[in-house]
This record gives sequence, structure tokens and C-alpha cells, in this order.
Amino acid sequence: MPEPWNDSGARAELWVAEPAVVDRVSIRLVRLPLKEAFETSFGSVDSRLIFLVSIKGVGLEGWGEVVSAEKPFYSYETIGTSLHVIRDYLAQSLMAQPVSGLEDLAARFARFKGHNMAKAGLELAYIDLLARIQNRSLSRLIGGVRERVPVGVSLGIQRSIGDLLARIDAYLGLGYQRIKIKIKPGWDVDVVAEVRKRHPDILLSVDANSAYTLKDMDRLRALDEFDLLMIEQPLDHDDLVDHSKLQAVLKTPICLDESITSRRRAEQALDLGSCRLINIKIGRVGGYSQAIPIHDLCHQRGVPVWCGGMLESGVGRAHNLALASLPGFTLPGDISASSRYFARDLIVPEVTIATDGTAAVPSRPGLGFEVDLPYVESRTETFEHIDRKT
Ligand code: OSB
Ligand code: MG
Repeated sequence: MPEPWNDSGARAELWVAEPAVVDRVSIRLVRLPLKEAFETSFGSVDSRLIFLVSIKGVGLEGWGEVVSAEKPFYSYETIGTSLHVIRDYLAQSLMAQPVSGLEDLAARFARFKGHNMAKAGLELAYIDLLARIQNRSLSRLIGGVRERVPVGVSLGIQRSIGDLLARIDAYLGLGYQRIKIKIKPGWDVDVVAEVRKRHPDILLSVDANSAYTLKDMDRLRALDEFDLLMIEQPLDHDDLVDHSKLQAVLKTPICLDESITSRRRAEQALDLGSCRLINIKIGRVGGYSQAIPIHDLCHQRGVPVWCGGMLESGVGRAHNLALASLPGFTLPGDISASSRYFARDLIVPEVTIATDGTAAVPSRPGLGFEVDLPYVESRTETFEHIDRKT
């Protein structure tokens, strides 16, 4: 069995590259208030503690973002566990020898179990560094084919259906191509019915973040009447089997988010019929070394994928734009404008959405955006760096 990262032969200079010495890993925790609180089936947040990592080597710097949350609700990882694993294991593993491509880095990280978001943060920083070394954009480096990507918006649970309808009108007015509504028991069938009544033809999806079980079958089947683009992660975060039972009786495609943590899990989900669509988040799957093979697998099998979001700052968002430029990303991603989340983002220029509901994939080298260091510093709560042991 080949390792997953050997499945993509086309991107030779990504997987195997000129060895690069990394001398320093820097970590910054930066608090950004959210313009409006974001509520899901597992709770509400009104600010985002952004976990930035940068690595320095060969006279250049690469930037990544660890998407862990403060509390282990979406997954078991937290800012605290990610800090621990990067500080105590991953950073020295990255710096122990010169890194000779993504395959080398992924193999080093594979001996540490789990902690995908922590691993992904360092992979992102390395891939940005590699792109800068090769003077190419992230998108070029990973084999992207799109100059613009279609985008949608993910709307949290609101105080009233009226509030939700007003927000939907506003985002449709800005051009967003798909509306995704967070649901939970009690904020689901009636809400979707109202939205559908007002907007019979829009691309509409729902995301339950694991709020249901098979005991809720009737409720989930009721959602089947609304011509939804997908029902995202209705059942347990680590389940494949119950999802396959549910998918067998729904005409609406199930999209898995939380349950897909690696290429292997993606393949198992497709083999089991647990979903018909996959949301790829670089953080959830442990970095580009899994995200790209998941994309390739789905592309080969004709399974559409789209790029999920984790309320990232512009640093993570820039990587998402590059990922979403791969050919199999045919559905609108959760890659909204910087201004949808924050009064001011950490990058210059900010990510904007055109009135046709697309975002530009940067073509300049590396991330394609400048990290706004003075602003980052003004909002930094914690800063530390780890140097290579000499
Ligand atoms: O389930 O897709 C999710 C945000 C945080 C954690 C999980 C999810 C989300 C979103 C928002 O839906 C996506 C975004 O706009 O970043
Ligand atoms: Mg989701």
C-alpha cells in the first residue's frame, strides 16, 4: 500500500523538494472580536482566539494558522492541546533535520497520533515557506487550476427566524452563492421551511455539527422535503456506520465534516456510503498532506468536495483559497469575506467577495497577502518562539 501522500504524482516539487533548514517556530495567540456572535449546536462564541504560527528558514518566513478552538466542542483539540503538542513535539521534529518536501514532513509528524490541527498549522507554514522559496503562489505549488473560487456563507443559529431571513437577504445581496444554516433539534424543520418558502431556488444547506442521532430519523427525513444541497454532519463526530444507514434512506446528500479526519476515513466513508459529499478542512485532516489526497480520491470517484471554514483569520483563509483552487472543489466553500467575520483582518489586502459570489485566488508568491504585523502585535495575547537545537 503506498502512503497517501504518494498518490499524487503530478506535484513533484511539493512532495519532494530541495532540503530547507528551519531555525525558528514562532507562535502568536491573537484575539479578534467577531462582528456578530456565531452560534452552533454546541454553543456560541463572540471572539476568536487566532493561533498563528510562523517558521523561519533560508532567510524567508512562512505563515500558518492552527484552527483549534478554545473549548473541545467541535473536536477534542483545543488551543491548549495544540500549544502543548507543537511546543513539546512537533516544532523540534520539524527543525531536527532540513525538510525535504511535504512527504518528509508528513512522515515525521505521522509518528505522533492525532492532533491534526496542530500538525496542519506547521504544514501550512512550511508550504508557505516552500512556495516563497520556489517563488510561486500556494495555488501553483499544490496544483490549483482556478483563478476564482465560488463561495457561500455559514449562518449561525439566530434569535428568531426573522433575524435569520434578514441575514440571508443581506448575504444573497452581496452575491454569496450558497447559504448554509446551522441547525439543532428545535431550530431545524420549521426554520428551513420558512427559508425555502422565501427562496425557492437558492443553493441551501444545513449543518447540524453532530446534534442528532438515528432516533431523530423522522426529523431528519422531514428535511428531505426541501431540496437541500446537503445535510452536513447530522450524526456523531466520529461515526461512519450510522451515517451510512441514514444516507440509505435520504435523497438529500449527506456531507461529512467532523467524521473525515484522514484520506483513509474518506475512503471508508465513500465505501460505506456514509456520505455523497465531503467538506475538506485542512486543519481537521492534519494538513495539505491529507487534504490533497482526499481531494484526489474524491475527484477520481466523481464525489464533489468543498472547502470548509473554521472562522479563520486571513492567514488560514489564504490557504483555504489555494486549496479550493484544486479542480475537484466544485461546490461553494465556507470562505467568506474577511469583513463577514472581523472588523479588521490580520492580512493586507483583506479577502473580498465579488458580486458574482467568487473570491480571487492570489497569484503572488506564497500566501499572496501580507501579514499585518503591527496589527497582529497590537492584538497578541501570547507570543513565544522555539529555536532549533544546535
Ligand atoms: O462545522 O463547518 C463547521 C465554524 C467553526 C467550527 C465548525 C464549523 C464552522 C462553520 C463556519 O460552519 C465556517 C466559516 O465561515 O468559517
Ligand atoms: Mg460543519
